[in-house]
Amino acid sequence: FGVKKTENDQTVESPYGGSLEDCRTRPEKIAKSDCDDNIGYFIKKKLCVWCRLPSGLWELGTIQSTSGDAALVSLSSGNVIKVHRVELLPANPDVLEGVDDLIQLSYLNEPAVLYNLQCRYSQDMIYSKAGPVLIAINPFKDVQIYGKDSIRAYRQKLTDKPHVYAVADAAYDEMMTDDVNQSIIISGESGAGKTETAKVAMQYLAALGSGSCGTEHANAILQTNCILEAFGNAKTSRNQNASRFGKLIEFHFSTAGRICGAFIQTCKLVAQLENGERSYHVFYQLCAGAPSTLKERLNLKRASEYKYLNQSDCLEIDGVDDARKFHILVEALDVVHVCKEDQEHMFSLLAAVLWLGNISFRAIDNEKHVEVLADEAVTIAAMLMGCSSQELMLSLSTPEIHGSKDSIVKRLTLRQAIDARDALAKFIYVSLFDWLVEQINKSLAVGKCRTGRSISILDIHGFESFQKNSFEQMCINYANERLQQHFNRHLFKLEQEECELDGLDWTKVDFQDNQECLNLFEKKPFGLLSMLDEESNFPKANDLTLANKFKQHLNANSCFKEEKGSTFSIRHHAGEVLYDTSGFLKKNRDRLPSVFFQLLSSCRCRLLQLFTSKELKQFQKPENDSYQIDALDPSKSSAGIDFKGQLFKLMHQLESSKPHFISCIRPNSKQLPGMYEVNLVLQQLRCCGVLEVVRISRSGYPTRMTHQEFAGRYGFLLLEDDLPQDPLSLSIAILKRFSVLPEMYQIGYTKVFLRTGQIASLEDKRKKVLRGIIGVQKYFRGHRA
Ligand code: AD9
Ligand code: MG
Repeated sequence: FGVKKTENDQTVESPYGGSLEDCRTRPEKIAKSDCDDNIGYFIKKKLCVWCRLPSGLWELGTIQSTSGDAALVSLSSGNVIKVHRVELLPANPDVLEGVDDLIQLSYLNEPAVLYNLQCRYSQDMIYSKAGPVLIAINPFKDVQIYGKDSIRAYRQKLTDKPHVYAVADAAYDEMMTDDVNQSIIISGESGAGKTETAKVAMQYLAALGSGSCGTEHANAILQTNCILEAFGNAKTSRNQNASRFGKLIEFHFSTAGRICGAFIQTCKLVAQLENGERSYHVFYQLCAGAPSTLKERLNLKRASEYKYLNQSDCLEIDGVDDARKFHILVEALDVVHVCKEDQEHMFSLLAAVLWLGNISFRAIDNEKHVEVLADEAVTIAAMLMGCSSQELMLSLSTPEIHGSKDSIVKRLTLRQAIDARDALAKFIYVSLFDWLVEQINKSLAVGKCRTGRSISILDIHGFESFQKNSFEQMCINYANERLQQHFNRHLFKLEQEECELDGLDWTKVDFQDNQECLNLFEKKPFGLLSMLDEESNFPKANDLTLANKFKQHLNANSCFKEEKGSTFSIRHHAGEVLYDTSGFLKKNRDRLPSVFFQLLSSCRCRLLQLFTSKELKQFQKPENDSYQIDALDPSKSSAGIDFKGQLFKLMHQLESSKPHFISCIRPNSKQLPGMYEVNLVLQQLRCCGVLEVVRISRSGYPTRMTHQEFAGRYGFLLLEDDLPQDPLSLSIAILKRFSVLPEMYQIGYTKVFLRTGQIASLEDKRKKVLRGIIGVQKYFRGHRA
């Protein structure tokens, strides 16, 4: 088996097609170098082309004639239009229509990829592949591709269609055979289907890993979804069940491959409510579904009576029964062994949060300061927290600040009092969420049969770019830069491995690392996060001084772009995003005023005491992880540092495992089935790194066929008598017979590797010969008749 080596000249460009990357970043260049040379060929052969219409959309057509730079194109709709040649791109041969894997396409241009996905989506084939990445397009309807039978089919390898089950199955097999931990990384924008996809993957792993001892664990793990969703999800304008936190769930397996436990890590970001959105589901579920005795004990009213809930005009979700969801939640809490007493504490604290929101203030001292209105809100909130209402009122309006020697009483302004009240409510809620995750983890604790083998599933916010981007978007996009780096590095390793395994020369394909962008965030002392913290600790700082500080120190980084006033831009891997520093400092400070530590630790509620002592301990006890060091000093604690710490923990887990990537795509902004908005899909393909996969493949050998497949499809074109019998030699004979240039292919041990465009010209020859054969058959049939 000789390996044919060609010159590894990466500058060799196919005369056909352009990659998606080309279309994005250098449209003129692609037009000149790739299309122009090509158009003549397409006219001569009467091949299909993609034509960009004035609307920006693409339509299939054939070129009728050209004159100068203009071409007359007959479109598939029946219209004939005159366009500039640069608006044309080659289309793929019919044989490649709706292929499972995008990198099988001969022409990896923008319309080809979009059309291929659309073609599959219209037939409910919501999953496709882009090399090692699974693309999942949200169907917004029940597609009948899940359940026991389907799980069995993937487990028994009866089907190789792209599916989340196939990804989970591959991860499971690799874990069992290679003894390496695996991870399934799910990304995509809000509403793209990440959480549902994660549940599908969990369902598969639970089915595989259950068995006599694993069944109970598997069931408990699945039940965690409804608990975490109740506490961590909310209705937004983009998604009725939007996750407001990132989640990594680790499934642990025994030597026999049975589930023996699980562990959940979260990465939180509390976003502000917009109109038409709801707060966390659990508040509405509690108000709607609590039995009357519980309602009485908690002095609970309807959701519409609470200011934290009624500021938005949306209190219910179409088709969702909050009361029923509450019962399901309680059942799930039972399954993960949260005892009834703790459940009662949890519900009391949820009610306390709601009542805290109803506390109001009255201006005193000529409107300068405030005092708390002594109404039912403060009385009930104090009762639920287990403190006296007097103490609560004082902490919220005239807190006593303890210095090293003496203490002073501070009088709060209305703004300060409202901020303090909200910070207290937020602390209670966030601590409750963390405590709940801890309880779940205790209950799912890995048993004695632990082998160290695990599969983790990551469901985290995708890249975000709105007209106005704030601190939350900056954190989310920072997390996505980290994931992108993980993705790039893995992808290139994979590509290299496949080539080397098949005996091919591997010349490093140039790839864009995003380290520069990560430096922009992480460098000390002049990185975005460090400078944000420094400014947050500086009492006189404001959002404008922060923006100026960024501009002063970050200009040397090529990913930073100066903008007017309080804004600046970051050149992310997925595109440029404009950020406004308004609110950055307040969101980053995110500290519970120290006066509340005293109040909370004296509360009778067991959970509140626990939360407070934990918070204090966190600052006192040094952690081993270097990225936690920042959090040692309470004055340095910030939302940015917390987020970075949580992200590093997740990344640490991911980096020690073999990754599998799933990119979820939101096909339309209306959350409707059967609707495919081309531009929306395109923009997401760019953001989630699918373009990068395609670009890498384009720079190498995108078409890969086993010698059997290749010889089977084109062998009959060879007319010689003494044809070689083995598929590899046949493959070489075919390539020689059709004078495919040596730099256009490589022969591996098992596969033929072809550069872009080659398969299309072979298909063309195949078609012609087949047409000839059919013509001859017709001729003879006609004669016989
Ligand atoms: V967010 O970042 O948490 O706001 P996700 O998690 O990406 O978002 P989610 O999984 O919640 O989106 O999906 C949104 C909605 O799309 C779901 O509530 C379903 O109604 C719908 N969906 C998503 N995936 C599927 C699917 N495979 N089959 C059917 C689906 N419906
Ligand atoms: Mg989600």
